[in-house]
Amino acid sequence: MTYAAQRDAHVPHATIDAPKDYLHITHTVKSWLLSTDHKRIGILYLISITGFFFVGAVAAGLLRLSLVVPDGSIFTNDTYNKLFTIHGVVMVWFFMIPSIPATFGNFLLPIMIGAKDLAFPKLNTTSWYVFMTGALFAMLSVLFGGIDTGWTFYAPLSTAFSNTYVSLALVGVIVVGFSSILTGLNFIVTVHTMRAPGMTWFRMPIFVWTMYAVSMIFLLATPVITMALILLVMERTFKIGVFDPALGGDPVLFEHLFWFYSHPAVYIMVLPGMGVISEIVPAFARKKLFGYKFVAYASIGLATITFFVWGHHMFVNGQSDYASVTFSFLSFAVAVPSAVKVYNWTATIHKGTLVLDTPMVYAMGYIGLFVIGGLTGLFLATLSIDEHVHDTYFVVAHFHYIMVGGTVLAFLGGLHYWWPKFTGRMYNEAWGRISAVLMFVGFNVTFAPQFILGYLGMPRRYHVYPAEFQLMNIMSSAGATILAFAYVFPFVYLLYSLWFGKKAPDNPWDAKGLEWMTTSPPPLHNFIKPPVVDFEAYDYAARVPEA
Ligand code: HEM
Ligand SMILES: [Cu+2]
Repeated sequence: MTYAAQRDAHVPHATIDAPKDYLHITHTVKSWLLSTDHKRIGILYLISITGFFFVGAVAAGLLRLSLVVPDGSIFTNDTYNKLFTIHGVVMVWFFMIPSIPATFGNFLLPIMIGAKDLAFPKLNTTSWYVFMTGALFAMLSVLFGGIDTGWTFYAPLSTAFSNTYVSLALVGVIVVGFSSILTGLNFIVTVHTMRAPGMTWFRMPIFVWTMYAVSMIFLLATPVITMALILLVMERTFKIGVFDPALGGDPVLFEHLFWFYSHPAVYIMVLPGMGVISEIVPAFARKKLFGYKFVAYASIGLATITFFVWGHHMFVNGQSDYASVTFSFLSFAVAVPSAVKVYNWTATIHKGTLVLDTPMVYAMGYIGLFVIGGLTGLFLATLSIDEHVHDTYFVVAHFHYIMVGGTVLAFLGGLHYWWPKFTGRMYNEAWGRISAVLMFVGFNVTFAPQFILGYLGMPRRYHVYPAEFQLMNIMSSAGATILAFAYVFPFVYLLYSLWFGKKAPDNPWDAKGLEWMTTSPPPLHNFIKPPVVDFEAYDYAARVPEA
C-alpha cells in the first residue's frame, strides 16, 4: 500500500513523494519498543492503559455481582476487600491518571502546537518504561494474593494491621508517580520552547492549555504522594512511628499528605477530559469556542484552587472545625471555574449547527454526567450534609459521575474524534453512536440508584447490607451489565476498523487545529512542511461554507 493511495486526493499540501507515515516507517517490535516518536509512545500508552482498564473493569463486574445479594454470600469478606482495592488501585493509578495526558497528550500536544516532537523524546520513552515497571509491581501484588486497604492505603490499617502485599503495591504506585513527573516536565518544556512560529499562548487549543495545567499538578503534587507512600513503606518495614499512634505517630497526618496529592489528582483526571470536550464541542457545533480566554484561565484556576481543598476529605476525621469551615468554603470556590467551562460549552452549542457524530454524542453525555457529578460535589462540600453521607454510596455515586463521566466519556469521545488521525482508518459511525448512547444509559442505571442508597445509609466498601437495599443494588448491577457491553463494543469495532475500516481523509470532521492540517496518520516529524500559524484557535466562523 503506497502512502499516496492512503490519503485523500484533494488535500493540497501532501505530495506523492511524501515521507511514510509514523505507523509504516518501520514495522519491527523493536522499532516500537525503542521508539522516541511521541506518537508511537502515545500508542504504547493507549494499549497499556486499555489493558489495565479491563483488569479494573473485571473487578468492578465481580463487585457488582457480589452486591446482587444482601447477605454477602458470593465472596468472603477478604475477597471482597481485595476486589474493591484492586478495582480502585488499577482504575485510579494505572488507568485514569495517565489516561488522557499519556495517550492523547503525548500524541497530540506536539502536533497541536506545530512541533516535530516533545522537547525530550528519550525521556518520553523512559517514562513509558517507568510506568510499566510500576504497573508490574502492582500487578505482582495482585498475583501474590492481593491487598485489602482500599486504593487510599489509609493508616493505621495499611501500616499496622494489613498483612497483605501492601508494600509491593505501594512501590508500584510510587514508581508510577515518577512517570507522571517525567511526562509533566516534558510537556511544560515543550509548550514553552517548541511552539511553531505564530502559535502564541492565546492561539493554543484548550487541550494544550489543560495539558499544561495538568503538568503543573504532576510536578507540584506528585512528589508529596511519593514521600507519603515512601513513609508508609518505611513504617511497615521499620516501625518508625510516623503514622502509627502506638509508636507516637499520627494517622491523620497520612490523610493530609494523601489528599494533598489526591484531591489535585481529581483534576489530573478531569482537566484533560475538559480539554478533549473543548476540542470536540466547537468542531461539531461548527462554532468558535465561546469565551476562549475564560476557558483557558479557568484551566489554570482549577489547577490552582485544587491545591487548597484537600481537607474536605477529612470533615469527620478529627480535624479542627476552623479547618473544616475553611476547606468547605474553598471547595465551593472550585465550582466557579468548573461552571465557567460548562457555561462556555453550552454557549458554544447554543445556536450552533449541531452534527451529532459519535464524538459529539460522547461529549453531550459527558456534559450531563459532569454536571450531576459536580453538583453532588457541592452537597459533599457542605459540612452538615457530608456528616450524613460521608463514606456512603452517595460518595461512590458522586465520584463515578465525576471520574467515569468526566474522564472515561471524554477519553472515549476523544478516542473516536482522533482515531482517524491516529490510525488512518474510519470506524463504523452507527456502531459508534449506539455505543455512546448505550454507555450513557448504562452509566445512569448503574450509578443513579447509588445516590439514593447512600442517602438512605448504605455504607461504601460493605458487601453485607439490609434486605431493603437489594432492589436498588440489583438495578445498579443490571446497569453495570449494560455498561460492560458499552465498553466492550467500541473495543471490538475500533479494532475491526484497523483492518476493514475506510481509509481516513486528513480532516474527516472538517475541524480546525494543526492536527487536521497534516496527513492521517501523520508523517514521522508530524508535518511535511513546518507550519506557520496565522489563525486563531477554533476559527470556525471564518470558514467559507462549501458550495
Ligand atoms: C464499569 C463500571 C463500574 C462499576 C460497576 C464500578 C463499581 C464499583 C464498586 C461496586 C465499587 C465499590 C464501592 C465501595 O464499596 O466503596 C467501586 C469503587 C471504586 N471505583 Fe468503580 N466501578 C466502575 C467503573 C469505574 C471506573 C471506570 C473507575 C475509574 C476510572 C472507577 C473507580 C473506582 C474507585 C476509585 C473506587 C474506590 C475503590 C475503593 O473504595 O477502594 N470505577 N466501583
Ligand atoms: Cu477532594
